Amino acid sequence: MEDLKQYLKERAKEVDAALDAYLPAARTRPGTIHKAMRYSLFAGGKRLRPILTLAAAEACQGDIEEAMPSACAVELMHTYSLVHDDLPCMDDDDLRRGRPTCHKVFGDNIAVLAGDALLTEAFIVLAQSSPTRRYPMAAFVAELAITGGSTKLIGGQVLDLEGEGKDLTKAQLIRIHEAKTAALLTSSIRLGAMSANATPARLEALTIFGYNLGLAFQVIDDILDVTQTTEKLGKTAGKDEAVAKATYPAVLGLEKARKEAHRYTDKAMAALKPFGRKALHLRQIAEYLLERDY
Ligand code: GRG
Repeated sequence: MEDLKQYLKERAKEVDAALDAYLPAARTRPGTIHKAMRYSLFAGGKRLRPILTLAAAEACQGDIEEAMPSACAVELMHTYSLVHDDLPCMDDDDLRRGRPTCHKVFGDNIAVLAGDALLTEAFIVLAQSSPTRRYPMAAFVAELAITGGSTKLIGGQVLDLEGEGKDLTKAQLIRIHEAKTAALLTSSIRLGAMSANATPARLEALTIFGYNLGLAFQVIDDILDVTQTTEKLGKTAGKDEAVAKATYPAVLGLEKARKEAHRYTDKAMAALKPFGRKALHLRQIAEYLLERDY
């Protein structure tokens, strides 16, 4: 696990350097918007999604440099979703990544615009990818656009808002998390594979990996939310998140939720079989995410 921690640290550093190079400097006019974008982007996120993009490219024997625009694009889209999710009209969170949220520092209007600009920047950066023999530029753009759109990220957020305060079934909960969490994790992995010109069979195997990893990640996140919120009440949660949100532990109970996380991780691991040792880092990341629970 020490090796993995080193790998995650190095990859995160490479992603940070690339993001810094892609983004307009903080002094670029108008300074406020670029400062706000950079404030949220460089706030200490784990960089899980871009690292998965790079590890998927590795698993397909691709070049890390070729995968970097996709890696940065998924982190930009992720950060936009966090900035907008934290707004008073959404989750109304005061803290994110251990710091005051974007709207707390820059105001609601600039935070809306910073989210919009981060989303737009995702496509500016993605457009700097090199198309491969199997995947033209349009395939890269469609991959990320569909994931960011009304049937995935935004649709998931709508279902989440509409489900607030209601007793959701397990199927409804899964539908929300497929769209809100698993879709972007899956696209992060698919874009890495596409940058490496993966065969359709390998792309499909990594899609199954990403989907199951994404659901496992969300179950674990929900479990941590419950266990950590019990430990230190009120941490960074939205004003009345604990009562309003449907989570896996709330719907299934803690023990069943833990079993679900293991079940999804097992399915994710099984999909990596054809990749052998090339998928070592993807495997280690899946194990590591599961261990976050303990
Ligand atoms: C389009 C406004 C809008 C929302 C889309 C993705 C999303 C829906 C909302 C973001 C908030 C949220 C709780 C998403 C679920 C996925 C999740 C657990 C995100 C946190 O990801 P981490 O742990 O965060 O990778 P860091 O800070 O490490 O990048």
